[in-house]
Amino acid sequence: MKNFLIAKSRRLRSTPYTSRIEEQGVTAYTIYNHMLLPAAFGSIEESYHHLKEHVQIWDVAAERQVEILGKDSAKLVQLMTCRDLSKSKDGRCYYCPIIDDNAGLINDPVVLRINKNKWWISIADTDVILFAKGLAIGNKFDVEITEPKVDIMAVQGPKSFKLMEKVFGEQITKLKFFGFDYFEFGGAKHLIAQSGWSKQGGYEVYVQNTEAGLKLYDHLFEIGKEFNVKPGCPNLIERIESGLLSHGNDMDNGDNPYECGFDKYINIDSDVIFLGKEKLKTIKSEGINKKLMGVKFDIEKISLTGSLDLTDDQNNIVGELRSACYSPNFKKVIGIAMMKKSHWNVDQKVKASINGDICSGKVCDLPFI
Ligand code: THG
Repeated sequence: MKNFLIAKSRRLRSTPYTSRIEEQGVTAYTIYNHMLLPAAFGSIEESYHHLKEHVQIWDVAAERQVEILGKDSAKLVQLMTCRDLSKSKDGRCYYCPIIDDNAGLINDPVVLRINKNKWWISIADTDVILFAKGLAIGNKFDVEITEPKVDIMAVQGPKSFKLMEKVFGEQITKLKFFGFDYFEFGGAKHLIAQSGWSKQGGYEVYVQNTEAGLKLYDHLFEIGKEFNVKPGCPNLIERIESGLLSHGNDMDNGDNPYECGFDKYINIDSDVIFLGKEKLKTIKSEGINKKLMGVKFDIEKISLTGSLDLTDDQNNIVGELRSACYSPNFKKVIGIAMMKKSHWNVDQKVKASINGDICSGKVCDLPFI
């Protein structure tokens, strides 16, 4: 794939932060939920080091919400995920695989229980709203399903706690991981969770009042100078090292949650009703034949567009490399691969054609760190 421009149109949505990040030097976008998602501000490796040491503000408005409202909302949300939400609590987030009747992954969102009749499904890049509406119509559920105007701003990095304390006071540092509450700024209350798509710690501000949200955005940069605050975005290197999976890249509808290592989010033994439960029971008893694993190569450069076959010495395909980057931590290329059972063991050797050379790699556990 060559570098190219993407034509603008109404289908390709910008975010309330777009004009700001363009002034701040965004250099690449990806498209996610039909919306711009920044992918780079200059060097990804420099951003990676900065994210691990300081604090960044991210425009992750493309992580859209599917709001499920009404009497049957809990039933519908449960029907969509293999994770048992019967003991879920208001003010908590839950990482939930969404699967279809064949146990194929549809999405891997964060589900927010606002109250028992109001849920937000904070989605990865597939049209979950259509799936939810189809299920609600077919089951005659009493629910309202919408995409509300919510534009997440993430504050990520080790200094995010000090920065947010400076704005919201000590109270915000008491939020537990994956807990959320409401905090005032700029004349509006914002739902803020301790979460985010990095393992460096931080918060996600679910901005509903755009004007107040933009004031907060600007304020964070003004008062964040002492913490070396910079604009940023989900970082390819950091997320691979941390083993944060990307739906559409590392896994898709052809994979089931066991194959993705989601065992702890699968509750087939509880009595809740969800789609694909029988299929998951069959898969569990028969066992899986492929699994997501880490792979390391003793090389220093890779640029993946699409997936890359991993082979054995006889050139049989034994796996598929789905994401990869150069890791400054390991000083080699690391990646996430769907490995066939015969070759998924740790330390298994595999081969791949990278940058025109046949390279030798080794399978390892996820996460890398
Ligand atoms: N935040 C919000 N919405 C999102 C994402 C996000 N939607 C899209 C995408 N990211 C969904 N995917 C993930 C993947 C991993 C995590 C969150 C969203 C994550 N995982 C933790 C981990 O793996 O350690 C914790 C999971 C757990 O509860 O055990 O945070 O980032 N709003």
